Amino acid sequence: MLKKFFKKLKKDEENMNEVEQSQETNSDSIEESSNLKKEEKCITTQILDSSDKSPSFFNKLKSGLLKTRQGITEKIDSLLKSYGKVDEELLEELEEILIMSDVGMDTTLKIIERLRTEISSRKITDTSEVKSVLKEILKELLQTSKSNDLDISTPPSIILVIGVNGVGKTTSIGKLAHNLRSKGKKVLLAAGDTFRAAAIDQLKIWGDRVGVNVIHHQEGSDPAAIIFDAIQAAKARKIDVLICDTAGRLHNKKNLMNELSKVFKIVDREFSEAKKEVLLVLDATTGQNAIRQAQTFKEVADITGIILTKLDGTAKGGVILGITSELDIPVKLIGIGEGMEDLQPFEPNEFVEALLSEN
Ligand SMILES: Nc1nc2c(ncn2[C@@H]2O[C@H](COP(=O)(O)OP(=O)(O)O)[C@@H](O)[C@H]2O)c(=O)[nH]1
Ligand SMILES: [Mg+2]
Repeated sequence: MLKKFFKKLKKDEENMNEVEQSQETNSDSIEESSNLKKEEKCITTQILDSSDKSPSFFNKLKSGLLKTRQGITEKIDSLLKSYGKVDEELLEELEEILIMSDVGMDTTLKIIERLRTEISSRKITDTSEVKSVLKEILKELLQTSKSNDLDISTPPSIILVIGVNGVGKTTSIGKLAHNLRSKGKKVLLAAGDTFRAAAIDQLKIWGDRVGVNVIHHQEGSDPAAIIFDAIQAAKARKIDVLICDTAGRLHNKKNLMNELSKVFKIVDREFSEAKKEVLLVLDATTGQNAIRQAQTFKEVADITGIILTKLDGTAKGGVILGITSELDIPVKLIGIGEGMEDLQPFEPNEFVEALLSEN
């Protein structure tokens, strides 16, 4: 079991190096300029009404989790079927399945320990009962001390979206803007990733697509100046939710720290009346590396929640358990596709039911 685990750890290291290499290596120059020409577009699209808790919502979640379900649930099901009794060997095999599904070593051991305790205190001997106990344990594990809901109940609110390049920040912002707008909220976006012109354009395209204005400056301009302008616009237009994109170049922690702390300072000074969410975006396909990214960002920001993206594209969805249990940061939203409807609020019980349900 350990041999497999270390082999996996090595593979994760290699993936991490690839992620780091794919990030820009140029150092960013932050210049003070809040007077650059602004170009905004206002396009009205039809307001869609999405009911969050419909059966189709649950089915969508289930199909979004297909690969992870194949990696965890199908293996657990066939394991339980193949064992006649509940014993230490069964627990060991279960442990291996969880580790291989990117749940993480510490979290897996925690789960197995709990399971062992419950099995003995409830005197469980039938393998068919193990799964429901496991569900209970996972549901509990996915609850942190904080709420999984976005705190945007009383306007105005500001949501700062942070995370390394490529994890899905801009896409998630587009989806979230669509979701909030369809619920009747007045939304404004700020193009705080000024590192490449393409990043600004990408947010503008999302803004057009979902019918939300985007405040932006030119490539290379100061992100804090854009956030400043966006806050003034949000106040003047009585916006409910301002969502800010940011750049994420983890390879240079000092720059990242400087850039983010400047943005946070502006927000605290200019928009102290707003409810503030700092959402870290993590890519589920990176498995355990996502946890390492979160640890780094935790040092530079007061993260209030996580958006876990690309759960549809991976069998590594088990990482959500490690994230919640090791970091004590609630997952608030999950990405299960590239479309504008493919962002869902995260609800632990529903998630576990979708993950562990049969077929
Ligand atoms: N399959 C899938 N792809 C996603 C999801 N979220 C983002 N992506 C894709 O990931 C890529 C990078 O996303 P982007 O928003 O540009 O990342 P950013 O650099 O953090 O802003 C894009 O091709 C997105 O379409 C998701 O939930 N599922
Ligand atoms: Mg982006």
